[in-house]
Amino acid sequence: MSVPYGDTRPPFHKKQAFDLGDTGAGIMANDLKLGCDCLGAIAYFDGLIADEEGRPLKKSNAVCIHEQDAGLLWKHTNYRTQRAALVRKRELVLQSIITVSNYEYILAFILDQAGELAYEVRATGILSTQPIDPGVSVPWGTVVYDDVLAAYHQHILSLRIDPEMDGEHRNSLVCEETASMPLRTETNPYGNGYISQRQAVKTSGGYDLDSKKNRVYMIEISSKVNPVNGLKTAYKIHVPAFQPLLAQENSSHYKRADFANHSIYVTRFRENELFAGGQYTNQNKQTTGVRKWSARKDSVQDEDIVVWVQFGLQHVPRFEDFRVMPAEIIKVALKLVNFFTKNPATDFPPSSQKSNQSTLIRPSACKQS
Ligand SMILES: [Cu+2]
Repeated sequence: MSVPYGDTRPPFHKKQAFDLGDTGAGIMANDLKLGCDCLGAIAYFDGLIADEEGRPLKKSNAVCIHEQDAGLLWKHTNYRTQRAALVRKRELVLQSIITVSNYEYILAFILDQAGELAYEVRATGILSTQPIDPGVSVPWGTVVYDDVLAAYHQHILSLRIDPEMDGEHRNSLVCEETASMPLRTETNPYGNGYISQRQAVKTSGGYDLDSKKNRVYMIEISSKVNPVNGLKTAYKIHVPAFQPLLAQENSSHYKRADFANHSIYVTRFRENELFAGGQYTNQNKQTTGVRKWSARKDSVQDEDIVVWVQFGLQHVPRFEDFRVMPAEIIKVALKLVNFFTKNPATDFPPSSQKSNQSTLIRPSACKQS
């Protein structure tokens, strides 16, 4: 993760936190507390990291696992009989929280009954601020309290996916787009037709989304097809569009945040290529990370590939982000495409009052006496 700031005055022109690289997510992991950081039935796991002299250091309650209700997963009412069937969405959450100086990041893997795997980031904590004289304003920051300035900044994250799906290492990154069919008397006489097309990405590099083409990237298993429809088996990457790094190409921000200029990077697997921002981010002047690795122009079709998914926030601070910031939530999800011969979301008993035990509040009980 890189957090480049837009304050142009030295020394703030170098302000660019690598919250997971410089500071270390493990060493900053919170000791999670029962009944506070997650609710319900919870299991905790300790973490083991190396301290500054290489000795093992236990981080107690660094990870929690719990389930949470997330609204309805699906519902249908038979309009002939008025009988409804529905299943509530239960999420299995593996959560860790890190405190990075002023900010907190709540990081969670979330799995649901439909086979979706999501990675969710909640950015909260306290804005990094500077004093500012009364009545003064600047074009790259917001006055968030009397004499308090919060500079604009971006939070850009990179999620590394080294896929092994159904035991397969050979995969392809494919791009699916939806396009209008040409108006033709034989095939599209009324002009309403449209099709979706998949195309494999052939060489390593950085790639972007395109909402006008509904461009979606998928990781496709080279050797597997769905036995019913004959289509290739894949995981679709749901990633929200983000604004790439705004710093100029000759700036230190741009040189250091190797990954922050494209939504998707794909590389051919190589040992020790683990961190999109390079091996060492602390005080470096130029990283060797995914931008350089992808420039090898390796063939990536039906190969052992690594997919790097970039996502993030453009943070123009609001008055309401101070003093403590209500969490901004960003999420990347991997969704199954043509994987199964039966929908996994239907393999659950319907939700009912008998099992959920909700409490009815009668309107009369809400009236003031
Ligand atoms: Cu922020």
